[in-house]
Amino acid sequence: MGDPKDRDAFVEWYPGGYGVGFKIKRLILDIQTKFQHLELYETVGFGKLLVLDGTVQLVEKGEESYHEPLVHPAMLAHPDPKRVLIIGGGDGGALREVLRYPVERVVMVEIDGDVIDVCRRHLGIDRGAFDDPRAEVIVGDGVEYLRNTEERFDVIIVDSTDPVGPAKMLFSEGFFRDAFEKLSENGVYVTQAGSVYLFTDELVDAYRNMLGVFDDVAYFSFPVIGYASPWAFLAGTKGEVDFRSIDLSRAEALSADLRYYDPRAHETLFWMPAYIRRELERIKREETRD
Ligand code: AG3
Repeated sequence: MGDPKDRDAFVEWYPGGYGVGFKIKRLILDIQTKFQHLELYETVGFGKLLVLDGTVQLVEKGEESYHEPLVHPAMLAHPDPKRVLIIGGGDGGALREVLRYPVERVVMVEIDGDVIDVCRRHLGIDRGAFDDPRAEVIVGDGVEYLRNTEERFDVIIVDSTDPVGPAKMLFSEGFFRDAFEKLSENGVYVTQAGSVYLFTDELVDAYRNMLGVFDDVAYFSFPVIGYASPWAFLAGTKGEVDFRSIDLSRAEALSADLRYYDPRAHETLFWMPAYIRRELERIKREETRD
């Protein structure tokens, strides 16, 4: 929520009164969609800012600092991803990054069609991805889609709002089970998992739930422009895929275009503050004992 005393800025307040904000030039759009409150601003230094239910989704100048670590480690950990599913991601940033690979088909299921329309009209960060013949964009409930689809996917990417509120479901054990089932024999599932410092409990819970389902689970973090960083991500694998080692030869072809995620420094992704790493490791020992 913007502070009324501070009308020339938009500030997102996290638990404990930790704020992340941008100076703004003007409000472009303020609408209530069927699902959420959507605001779009022109900022002073970071291009346009998209806000959903008071939480920063992206700024134009810097959104790659989220979309690159969300997409590339998973796409490079899988030996040959051909079919990809994205849940959420209405702005098209994740879809754009996936389409850099020689994939056959990418399905994106976004619940809020208004987010897609607003992003297409005002943002364009998809850079043509929505019109790519390999992409199928579905406006619908990702939870239901995943439960009912007969397809299998090499990579499943969840680009949702936070593990609190309406998207909580996407971090439940039941949902992870559906996702695991719909992965190909060798597959990778990756999700954003909230602020490392400010949503630690949600991160730990999601990690525990994933450990109960996937063959292996990796946690990682990245500094994201516009979010309370570091930001957490979780990756679950099925079969032979090892999320810790990526194919550097395929990465070389992309490296010049990547601004934030550095495939040569892949192992730095796995940094966590010591006390949180200890907590995650403790959970892992507990979960793998029984
Ligand atoms: N991903 C949104 C991540 C959640 C940000 N959370 C926050 N600011 N509290 C969707 C937008 C990027 N495609």
